[in-house]
Amino acid sequence: MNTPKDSLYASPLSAINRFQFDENVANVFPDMIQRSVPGYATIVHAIGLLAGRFAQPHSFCYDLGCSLGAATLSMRQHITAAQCQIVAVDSSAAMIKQLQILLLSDTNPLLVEVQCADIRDIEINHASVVVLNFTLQFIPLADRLVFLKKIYQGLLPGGILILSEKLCFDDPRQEVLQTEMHHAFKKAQGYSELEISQKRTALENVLIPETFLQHQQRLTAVGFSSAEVWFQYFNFASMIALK
Ligand code: GEK
Repeated sequence: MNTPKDSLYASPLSAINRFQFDENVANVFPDMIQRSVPGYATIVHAIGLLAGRFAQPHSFCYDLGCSLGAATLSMRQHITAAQCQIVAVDSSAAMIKQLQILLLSDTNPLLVEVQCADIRDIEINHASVVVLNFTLQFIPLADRLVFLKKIYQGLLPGGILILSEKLCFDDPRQEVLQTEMHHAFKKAQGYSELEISQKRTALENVLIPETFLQHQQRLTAVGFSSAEVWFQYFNFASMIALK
């Protein structure tokens, strides 16, 4: 994608503020996420394919924490079910503003409702597909169970949750290895040691990863009949949970 290059953490900062999804981040977001999340483009493409399979007629497909709507646009290309609508939600006004502009130039007729809201506060009803593409990791740990329960209850029978997350690992050697390989990925994408370390500091206590087992156990505890990883590239994974 031809968007401005992310250089937000390229120069030494005297104080590193908590990471926020503000206008500066929204402006460089496609470049930032593509160069920071291994497998991002593959996951976004597959979300479209999965939505094509699971979207039910007269239902809603939710993209929660949609940012600039990459998953929304991918779903929009593949959904063929009649009278289906996408609901794209993000709490960042800067992201939502730019998403609305992007949608103006996307001619696909499938309806997209855009909401600037906290995904913990919205209603989820009559959903056939729910996407949390690297969003749950920003929700406080204490709120995750209740939030996923709401998603489960809002899904129709046969519905799917696609959950992509940064993972951590119980085994310290795996944790070190996968973290180092993620940093090697970022270096290969052109980020410097300084950028990697300043961004890591900014994300501390903002992005809180969990292990696959923690995700799987919570997903089945809220009612999903199964939850499995369909894609993983180092410490970034995408899971499918089936109602
Ligand atoms: C993509 N899914 O490109 N309510 C609403 N939005 C939230 C909340 C919340 N409580 N917390 C965080 N967000 C996208 C990428 S980015 C992932 C998702 C990343 C939003 C936040 O504003 C941001 O836009 C998004 O979740 C996370 O497929 O940057 O690592």
